[in-house]
Order: sequence, then C-alpha cells, then structure tokens
Amino acid sequence: MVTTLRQISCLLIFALLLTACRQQSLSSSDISLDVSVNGLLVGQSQIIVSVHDKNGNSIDKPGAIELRGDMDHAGMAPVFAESSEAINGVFTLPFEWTMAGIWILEANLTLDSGERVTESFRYEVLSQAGDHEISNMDHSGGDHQATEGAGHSNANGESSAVYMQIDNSGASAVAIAAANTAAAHQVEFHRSVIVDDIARMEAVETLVIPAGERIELRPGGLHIMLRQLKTDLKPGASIGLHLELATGEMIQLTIPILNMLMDEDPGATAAGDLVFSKLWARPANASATGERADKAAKPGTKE
Ligand SMILES: [Cu+2]
Repeated sequence: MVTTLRQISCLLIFALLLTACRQQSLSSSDISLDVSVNGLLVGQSQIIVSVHDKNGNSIDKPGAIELRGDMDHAGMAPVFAESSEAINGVFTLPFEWTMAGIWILEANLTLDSGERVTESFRYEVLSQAGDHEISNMDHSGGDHQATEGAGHSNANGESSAVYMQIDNSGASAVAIAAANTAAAHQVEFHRSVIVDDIARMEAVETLVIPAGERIELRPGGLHIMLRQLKTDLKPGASIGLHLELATGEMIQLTIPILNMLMDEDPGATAAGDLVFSKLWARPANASATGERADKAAKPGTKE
C-alpha cells in the first residue's frame, strides 16, 4: 500500500515536471531557422543562424546548432560547425568553404527537448583572388582560375557589376561578344538565377539583343561582372567600358559609379542600332577588405 502511494506520488510529480518542461520547451513544428552567410568566397566565412517561433519572435535559448556543408559533387569531405551559444536566438558560427562550387548547407537545431529542426540551403561559393594560402588543395586539371579569379562578393571588394538597358532599334539581332575595362582584370557576362531560393551566378557567352527589343542588365538579373578590380570604384566617379560586338565593332561607354540607379538617367549613348541607357556600376574597393582565413577563428571541423 505504501509502495503504491509512493508510486502514485512519484507519477504525479513526474507528470508535473513534464508539464513544467512542456511549458518551457518548444515543439519543432513551432520553429523556423533563418540562415545567412557572411562571405561566399573560398576560405573562412561566418554563418548566422537565427531561430524564430512561428510568430517571428526570436527564441532566447534555442538549444544547440550543428552545421554540415557538403558539395553537390562527390569527393569532398563535409565541413562541420557547431555551437550551443546563441545570443537572443542567434548563433554565429565560423565556417570554412574548402572549395569553390555549389554547397548544400544543412542546419540542424537540437532543442532542449531533444527534438530536431533541420533545414537545408544551397549556396554557390566562388574562388578568391590570388589566395594561394587557402587554395592549397590539388588544382591540377587547369583549375588555375581558383587562384586567379576574383570572388563575386561585393563585401570583399575586388569585384563589381555594371548594369544598363540596351535597346536595339534595328531589323536584326545584335550580339555583344566581349567587354573590357581598364578598371578590372577580368570582365564577364553573368546572369543571376534563383536555385532553391538562393541566387547564384551563371556565365553568359554573349549578350544578345533581339531585333526591335530591349534587354535589361540589373541587380538580380543579367549583369557585366568586373572581377579583380585594378582601381577603387568610388561613388561619383566613372569608368570606361568597351563592348565588342560579334561583328568586331567596338563601342565605348562611360559608366558612372552609383550606389544605386537614381531616378534621373545618367544619360544614353547611341551606337548604330543600339541605345545604351541607365548605365551604372556599383561601388567596390580594389583591395579585399574581407577577413582572411589566417586571422579568423577555426571552425569545428571534423573528418
Ligand atoms: Cu556576377
């Protein structure tokens, strides 16, 4: 009899404890993870994971986070990072992108209740300019661009993008085959595409303006990428840009450096059937300002 009573009271206490726990802990279905990456260049970056409830409120002590980064092709060891220290529901984790390419980042949050919340994200990581220390992996197979090509990210300086609108009033399509500028070592045509909600870049061979049509180069779409800048692009200044048509014809444009395209059009330039307008390039520094790998903290990498 005494035993039974004790058992019952134990059960009661246990039930009370459970209830108390339930009130404090969250269910995984109430939780969402926001991941942002500070740096998409090969080497050290910072990954910020913020944990919200379904109302968008940050969760003070969400538990422990574990990151796993895998490349979308075989042969690379995954990269891990973990932390159980969140400030106002935000984890900041050092993370090393070990190679340029497409990465799938999985964020695993383990709640105090033991429940897990998993979300995965896709990123394109670009190679870093002249970074021989980081690019110490095997680059056989002509992958020397990994050390020569500048990164895409504006946060690290070194690259910028030119935007414009091009109208073709002619009866035939015009193709722009190449571009160059004294301000950068490398100029490429890119297109931003959204893959699984993540913007990434694709190289475009030629810019084609169909007969009687307009193409728009704009942030988040087609753009002319300036890589490995030779000079700082300061707002208010301008750079020269040469476009080479598929016919061999050269067109010289002046591109103002602007923080964003203002309402007033900086001016149009006509060349043959083409009219170039709304020309601008975003500001950037020629020298990298991003944190270098040797200065940043090492992430918790495992085999
Ligand atoms: Cu680009």
